[in-house]
Amino acid sequence: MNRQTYAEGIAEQEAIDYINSVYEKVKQRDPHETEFLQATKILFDSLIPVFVKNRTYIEHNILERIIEPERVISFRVPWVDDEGNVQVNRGYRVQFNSALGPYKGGIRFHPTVNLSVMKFLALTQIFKNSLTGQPIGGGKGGADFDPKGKSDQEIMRFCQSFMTELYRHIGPDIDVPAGDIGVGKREIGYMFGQYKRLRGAYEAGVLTGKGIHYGGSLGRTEATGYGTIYFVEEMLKEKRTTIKNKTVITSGSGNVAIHAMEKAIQLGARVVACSDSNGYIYDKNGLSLQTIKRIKIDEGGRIKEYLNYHPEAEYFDDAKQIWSVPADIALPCATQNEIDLEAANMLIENNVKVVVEGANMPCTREAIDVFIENGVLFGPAQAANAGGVAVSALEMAQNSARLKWTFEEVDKQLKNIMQTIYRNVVNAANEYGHPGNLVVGANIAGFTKVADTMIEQGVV
Ligand code: NDP
Ligand code: 2IT
Repeated sequence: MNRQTYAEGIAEQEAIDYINSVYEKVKQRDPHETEFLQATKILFDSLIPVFVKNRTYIEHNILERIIEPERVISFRVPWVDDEGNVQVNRGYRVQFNSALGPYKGGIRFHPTVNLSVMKFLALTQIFKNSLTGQPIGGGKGGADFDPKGKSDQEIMRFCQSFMTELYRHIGPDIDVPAGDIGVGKREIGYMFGQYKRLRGAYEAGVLTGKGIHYGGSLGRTEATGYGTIYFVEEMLKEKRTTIKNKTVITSGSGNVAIHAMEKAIQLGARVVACSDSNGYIYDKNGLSLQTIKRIKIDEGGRIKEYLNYHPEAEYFDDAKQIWSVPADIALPCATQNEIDLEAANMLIENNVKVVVEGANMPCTREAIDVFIENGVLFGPAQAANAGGVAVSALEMAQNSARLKWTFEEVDKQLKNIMQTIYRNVVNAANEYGHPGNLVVGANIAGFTKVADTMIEQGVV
């Protein structure tokens, strides 16, 4: 093929028609996978400027190839509860793309897990991992298991059963899972123990987010939340300001939310509200992170219990209404689709200036559009929450080298990676004619690297 034909480009309408035709094929194949289709649509629409500029990806049919997972594994997870009843859940691992490295992505235990949720998470993980600059492909796993109210023994038995099937599909150079909703250090520990036993080998690099004495990296627990705030700081620099003295609201009170709040408070922000799935707490003078950590990490309680320690705060038993709280910066850090158009409009009415996604796809397409139209600075998940998986890759590097970096060393690298991601995303948005649109920038910067690599590796 003549190189020049690559560069000629095609008219915008032709690119839109082409992308829509691929989208329709995806939709016809899996019409019921709503979350996957939502993520696909947002991605595809961001890529229009790429397809206008360059025919190469059409000639190699990259879009149809990239949107089909390399492998989808679905399996039975039988386990025995404390009453002696046999329970059955469904487990998944979606190994979506291995162009840049072994599949990499978290494991989620939540009753809402289904194939559509797994596929949307694995799809967005490909481009997030690409943005980190680390050698990792994209994947995701999980089960429709509800850890709420389960005993420690039940959690252990479930994790062991889950790994008894999964172990044959993963490995330090094959697929490296980590945590996500409902999966933290404890669950990773139980899964690692079972993997080691079945494999008969000590392969530390098979999972990340491990405990500190068996190959876990210092700074991994904090990485997603801290990284999100480092990204916010970069966005604010552009406006010649910082997070200091800004009012912040954060949905959720899990791993990502707690560490986003921690870094925001360290940098002088006032965090006035956070939530769990039952409701949210509000204190206009600023929340006590120490109390939140005590309730959520030490005691595994509900956020409502905050009032037992701070009666001056308020509790509202409707988690979604957290978006009615006035704030300069809103950080959705709980789950997908938690900010819809109505929530976005509440934030805009209250003059929110920055919305950054700590969670994966917490904002609907309509919400994102209305933020951008109204000049709200919007930081998309693939870029803003990439710090977690970036430090997972640093954990893999430490495991391979059999050494251990200090917290300060990891945190310094994390900050550097987040600054580089921000710069690359801004540059891609500028280069492709959408200055300031970080959704377009993140998708294009993440996608082009994976697509070019797929071409280099041939039709596989
Ligand atoms: P956790 O399980 O630690 O915490 C999840 C939090 O979100 C809990 O407070 C939970 O409340 C809350 N939550 C869940 N559903 C809802 C809901 N419908 N409304 C309000 N609150 C809700 O998970 P993480 O903090 O690890 O993950 C949070 C998000 O961040 C997810 O989207 C995840 O994919 C994403 N993420 C996580 C990374 C990581 O390293 N852990 C990396 C990058 C992204 P409750 O206790 O009531 O269920
Ligand atoms: O969504 C995510 O990026 C994660 N849950 C972290 C994945 C990882 O492999 O650290």
